[in-house]
Amino acid sequence: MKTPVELNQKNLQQIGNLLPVPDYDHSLIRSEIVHIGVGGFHRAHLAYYLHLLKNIGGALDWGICGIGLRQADRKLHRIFKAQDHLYTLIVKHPGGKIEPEVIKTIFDFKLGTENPEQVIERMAAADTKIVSLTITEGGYNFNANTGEFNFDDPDVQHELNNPDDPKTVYGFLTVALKRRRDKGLAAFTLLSCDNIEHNGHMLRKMLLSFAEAQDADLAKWIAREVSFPNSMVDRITPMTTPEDIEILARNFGVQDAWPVTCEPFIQWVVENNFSNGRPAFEKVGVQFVPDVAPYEKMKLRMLNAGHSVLGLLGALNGHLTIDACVEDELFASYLCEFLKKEAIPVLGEIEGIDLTDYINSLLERFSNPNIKDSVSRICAESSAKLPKFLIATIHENLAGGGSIKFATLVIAAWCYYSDKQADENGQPLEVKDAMKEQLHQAAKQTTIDPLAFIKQKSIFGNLAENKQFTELYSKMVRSIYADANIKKDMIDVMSTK
Ligand code: CS2
Repeated sequence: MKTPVELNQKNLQQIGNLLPVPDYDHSLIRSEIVHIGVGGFHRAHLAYYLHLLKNIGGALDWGICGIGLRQADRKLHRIFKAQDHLYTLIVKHPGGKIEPEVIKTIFDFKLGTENPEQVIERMAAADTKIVSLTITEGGYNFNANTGEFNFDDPDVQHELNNPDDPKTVYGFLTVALKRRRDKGLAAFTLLSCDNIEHNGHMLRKMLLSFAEAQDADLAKWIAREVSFPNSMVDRITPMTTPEDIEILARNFGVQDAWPVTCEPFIQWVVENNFSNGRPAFEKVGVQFVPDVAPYEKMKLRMLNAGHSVLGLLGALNGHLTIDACVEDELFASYLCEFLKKEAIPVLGEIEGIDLTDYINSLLERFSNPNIKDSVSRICAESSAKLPKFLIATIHENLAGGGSIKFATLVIAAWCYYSDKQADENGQPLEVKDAMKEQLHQAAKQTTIDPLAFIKQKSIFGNLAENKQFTELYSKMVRSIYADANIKKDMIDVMSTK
């Protein structure tokens, strides 16, 4: 194998003989999107949409400055530094074709952990028009049961008393907004790109709760001046594997220390509520709508919930990837039944969308064998995901007299998964969850108290007090613990009325 060419600005022209490379010029940037949480998803989604727009000659004056607020962001910081913030996006088609392309829309990346002042100044700069976020469901710091801001977090407590020493996203946003107000600058738009229903409203509510506790006048200014468009974001972006890096080097001759892989599908539906300007994303397929709520709900309760249904049941059964799950006929039919009988009935009207087509498209996307989206990625942080993706559907079906059995088995499977941290054959599973220990302790009590797991109120609300739910759940959890045979339980669910 010839030595691959290292990805950086100096080599970009040479790389142009190997892959599509961009030729837009960072010196034209006058308007910034400051993005907090530069994970694979951001690089496959917002940063890619900006790339598409620049490729047709639009938004040449816009660029993205990434921000990392976690220790784990140091790795990307180091890699971006060496690669001049360039990275390869590798689109993987179901037929096996892979299409890598170099993206150049991120022009800088700063670490809040190392240099908070630089991050604050960047957010407070006149050129910053939008601050966007992908900080994951857990990053919003709300109690899933009460929906209120969680003031118990020690970093939040620190920030309330030391506004100039921010640690969390809320600390950074308030100090930066305060500087903008004091300098007489317009506020930036705050754009949430996370999988949370009403993500803009949620961000607004959390930020205002925090700001009120810190500086009530500032909170009033934020409430008046900052816009928080809701948005529905969608593109399946698996974790990058060492093989992805190797294939890029071997088959395409490019050495990128952290490329991003994704499916061909991409969607972004956003409310057109940007108080300080925005790129003309509509030119590259972004849908601007007056109310994003129905789209968000559909995506979260079908795609994301569907992922969790396959992921948790699949993990127990020993499946490693989402495509392996849907290839298994029982899993594919279980998913379809869950979507038709439990998810769709509580969605309400979604204008212009045929939900049967949507189910078919989900099955097609999930079955992409080239993506190899790991079940472990899907199961990670279930404590932050499930209240929004799945438990909300159970609550709504209980209230409306609808079916709950498909989703309830997933909760019972999650209990077993959290307790044993192994699949039904005893193979260890690595649980990644901010609440891992608490979940484990609660689940461990199941044999003594079958409802122990669902008594965790911050996740399940008052489900443990609902007789209809507890009867079904206890039966299911007992059955899983009795013979660890999830397929048998799935067949039971499918065959009972
Ligand atoms: C997944 C999402 O995190 C999850 O459990 O369902 O990351 C999903 O792949 C994306 O939201 C797709 O847009």
